[in-house]
Amino acid sequence: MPGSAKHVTRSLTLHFHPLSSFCHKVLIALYENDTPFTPQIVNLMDEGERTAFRKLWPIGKFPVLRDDARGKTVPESSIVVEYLDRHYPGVTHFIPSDAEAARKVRLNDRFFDLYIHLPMQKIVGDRLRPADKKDPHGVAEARAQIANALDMIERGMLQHPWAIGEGFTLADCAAAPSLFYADKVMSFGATHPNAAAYLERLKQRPSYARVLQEAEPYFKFFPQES
Ligand SMILES: N[C@@H](CCC(=O)N[C@@H](CS)C(=O)NCC(=O)O)C(=O)O
Repeated sequence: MPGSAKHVTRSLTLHFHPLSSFCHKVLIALYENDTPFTPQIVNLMDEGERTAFRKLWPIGKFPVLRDDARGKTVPESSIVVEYLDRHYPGVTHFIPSDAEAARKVRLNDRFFDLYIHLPMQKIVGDRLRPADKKDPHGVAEARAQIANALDMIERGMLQHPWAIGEGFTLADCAAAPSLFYADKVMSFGATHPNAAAYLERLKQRPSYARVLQEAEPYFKFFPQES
């Protein structure tokens, strides 16, 4: 199970789903530092669970971290990783203390979330729409946006093993699920070898390998193109 502990207190609860790409981002951060937490899988298809979850965070999107020790409910994946970095630090630092390096990390986090992750969600979300409510124009725009972002990576955006250098950061937590699922909806191994090699490094990283292993039983529920 996720969240096996090495420390004593377990004040953190992660509300998430193993298939959810934005949840992967936070799970990577938790596993990087072996941070103890209680995993709370939320089934949004279940009305009772959905209602309870919306009491926690009315926007209704996971991941959401609850920290009972500090009396905080923390939504939004990037903010959760920043919160963990500040209050539950470990060997992997997700936001560098150097301001310029921190700016690069946050920029890359935005890059992967906004220009790969969200368009990927658009493509997957369209697969769930009723046949008469599809949005082919929006999907084409999303594909173009992902292709543009992959081109930027290919042109040398990634000069190092990890997003901004030798150290694994929040930017890599953001990159892993966005590239993993983007590759599922528009396979880019043949067209973008640098991006594909980076994705391979991310998949080999023990924290993300563990997230993917735990998601494996759920992949059959990933919507396929009809
Ligand atoms: N900006 C949010 C996005 C979270 C998000 O989109 N979560 C998706 C799962 S990957 C979700 O909860 N979808 C359920 C829904 O929209 O009903 C974050 O970074 O945490």
